[in-house]
Amino acid sequence: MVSLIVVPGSHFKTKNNLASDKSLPGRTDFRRAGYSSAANKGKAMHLFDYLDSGNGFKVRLLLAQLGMKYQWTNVDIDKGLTRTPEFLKRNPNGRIPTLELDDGTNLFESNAIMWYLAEGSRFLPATQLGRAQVLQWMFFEQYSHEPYVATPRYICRHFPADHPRRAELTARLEKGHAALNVMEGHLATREFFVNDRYSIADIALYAYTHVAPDGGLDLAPYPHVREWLKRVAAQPGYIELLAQPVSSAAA
Ligand SMILES: N[C@@H](CCC(=O)N[C@@H](CS)C(=O)NCC(=O)O)C(=O)O
Repeated sequence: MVSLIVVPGSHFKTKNNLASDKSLPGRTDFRRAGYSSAANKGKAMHLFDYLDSGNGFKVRLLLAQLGMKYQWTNVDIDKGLTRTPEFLKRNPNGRIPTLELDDGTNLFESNAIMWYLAEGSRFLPATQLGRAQVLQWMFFEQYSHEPYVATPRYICRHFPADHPRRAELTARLEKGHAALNVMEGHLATREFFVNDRYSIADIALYAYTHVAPDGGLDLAPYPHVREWLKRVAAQPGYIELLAQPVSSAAA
């Protein structure tokens, strides 16, 4: 494991630095909304993650765009380090990302973590319907997209060509194309998934879609998806999936 302290504004090489954009509401709104703040005061939050994980990237990207301070630990999933008795106390499901909040609570499931962090910020709509539609796309991502877009990528990157898990690829990729078709249809008339504004629904779906070719999913038939990917990557504070957090201290 590698532990790092991640400091906003200096922790990633970003195309645009949100921390310097004073016009964007972020944590200020969070505090004004009266939620117990997990950010930037007292003990820093601690993200247990794996650098190549799209699920972890969702949280890293949102934290960067919120300009929030956190500690970061890389947990080697290939060595089974999310399944140790110690880690299972954090997340009984044995997976990253898991975020330890400043009061010691451990929160797992990438989309639940994003929902928590985005509360009261510009990354979540204020209306009842808008919030439900964000959830709609995040549930779609977990049930109809992630197993068929993310898992093929994992199989291709982590298992040798003769590994039995390669046999799953054909069926998974077929469903991956079905998910991309749904996204293509929705994005044909929209800039972003909900209310034409960038939100955590876009982050949830972007995380594995932008690296879908790594798992054998060709994005050429999906021009609207490809244009949307460019719009997401142009958002202030954007970071790359494999951008290694730069430490101010290493444990
Ligand atoms: N639904 C979960 C999925 C988390 C997940 O599958 N994490 C993988 C890495 S992307 C993991 O920790 N795998 C290690 C293991 O299963 O032992 C989420 O969205 O956070």
